[in-house]
Amino acid sequence: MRTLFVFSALLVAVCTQRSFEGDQVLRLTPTDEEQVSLVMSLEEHDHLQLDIWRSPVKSDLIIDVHVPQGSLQSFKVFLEHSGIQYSVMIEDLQVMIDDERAELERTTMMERTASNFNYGSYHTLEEIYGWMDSLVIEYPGLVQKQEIGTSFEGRPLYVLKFSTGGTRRPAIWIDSGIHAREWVSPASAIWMAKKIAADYGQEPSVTSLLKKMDIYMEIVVNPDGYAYTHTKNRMWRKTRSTVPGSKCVGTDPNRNFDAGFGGPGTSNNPCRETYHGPRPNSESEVQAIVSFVQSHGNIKSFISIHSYSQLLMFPFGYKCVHPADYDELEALAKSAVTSLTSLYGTRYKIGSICDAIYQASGVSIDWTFNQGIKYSFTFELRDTGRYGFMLPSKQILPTAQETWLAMKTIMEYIGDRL
Ligand code: BHK
Ligand code: ZN
Repeated sequence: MRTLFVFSALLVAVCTQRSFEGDQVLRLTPTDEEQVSLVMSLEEHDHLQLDIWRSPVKSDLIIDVHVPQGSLQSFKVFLEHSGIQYSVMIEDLQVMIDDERAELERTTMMERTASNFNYGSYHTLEEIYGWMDSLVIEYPGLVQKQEIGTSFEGRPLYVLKFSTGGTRRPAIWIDSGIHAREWVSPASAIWMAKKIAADYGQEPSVTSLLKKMDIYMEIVVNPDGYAYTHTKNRMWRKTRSTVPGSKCVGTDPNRNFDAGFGGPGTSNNPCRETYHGPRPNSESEVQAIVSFVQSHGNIKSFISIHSYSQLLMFPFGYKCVHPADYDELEALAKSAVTSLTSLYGTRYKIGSICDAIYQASGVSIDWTFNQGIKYSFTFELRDTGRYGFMLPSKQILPTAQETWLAMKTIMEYIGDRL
C-alpha cells in the first residue's frame, strides 16, 4: 500500500514536470557587438522561447543560451546565416535533469535510513528547512532561527543567526538562493553554515570573529521558486508572484530592490527573466530583507551568492560609476579570490558589476551599499558554463570549501577593522 502511494506520488511528480527533452544549451561566440545585439534581439521573439543562461560581458563575448527543442533548427539556421560561431554545451538538457533527479532520490533514500545530512548533494526545500532545525538543536548556544517574513505563496522566510551574545553586534549577512535554479548557491551556503557552527570554539579565526560579530544567513531567499524548480520546472529563476493583467508569473528579485529601480539591465515585461516587478520591494521576499537590514541597523557586510560564472563583484550595477571605496573593495576582492584559488586553482574574475558583467539595476548589493553597508559583495559560483545551472553534486563540496576561504578573508578583514 505504502509503495503504491510512493509510486503514484512519484508518477504524478514526473508527469507534471516540464520536460526539456531535446533542448540544448549552446555557447555562442559572437565576434563583435553587432552579432551580440543580433542574438539579444532574438530574445524578444517569444515563439523561440530562448532562455539566456549567461549574457555576454565586455571582456568575454560569450552567450550561453538554452534553446527549446522546437526552436533548435531555426535558431541554428539563423546562427549559420549570421556567421555566428557556436558549440553545443549540453546535448540534451532533460538527460542531465534526469541524472540529477536519480541521484537526488538515491541520496534522499540514504538519509532517511541514516538520519544524517548529506552535504554533498542537493536537497528539497523541506529537507533544507528540516536541516535548519537540526542545526539549531545541535548548536543551541550558537545558532538560532528567525522568521523574517513570508513568501508570496505563504512559505516562511528563515534566517539563521550565529551569535555568541551581546546586543545588536556588528553583523555579516550572507544570502543564497535568490534565483531558484542556481542550486549550488544554497547548497554551498548550507555547508558553510555547518562549517561556522562546527568551527566555533575549535578554529581560532571563526572563534574570534564570533566573539566580535554575528553572522546572519538566509539560505533560501526565494523558497517558492526553489520548490518550483523541484516540482515543476528545473529552470525557474524568479519569484512565483503574479501581477494583475499579465499571464506571466514571477519577478526577478534581484531587479526588485530600490537602487536605480527599472533602469538598464531590467525588463518591464513580466514574461522576461529580468522583470523588475511592478514597484520597488513589490516582492515580499525582497521586502523581508529590506526590513531586516533596516531594523538591524548594524550590518557591516552584505554578501549575496549566485551561480554561475566565477565572479566576485561589488557596486555599482545600476550605474557605471566607481564607488568612492572602489580601491579598497577591489583590493579586498582580489585578496578574497586569491584565497579561493589557492585551494583547487579555480579562477575568478573581480570587478564592479558594471565593469565585470553589464549594467543591472535594482540589485540587492547596490541597495545595501547605498544604505551605508560598504562591504557589499556578490559571488557568482562555479562553473564557467560546462554545466552551468546543472552543476553536478560532486562539485558542491569543493565549491563550498573554496568559497568559504574567500568568505573568511572578507570577514577577517572586517573583523580586524571593528
Ligand atoms: C548578480 C548580482 C548583481 C548584479 C548582477 C548579478 C548577475 C546575476 C543577475 O542577477 O543577473 C546573474 C545571474 O543571476 C545568473 O548567473
Ligand atoms: Zn542569480
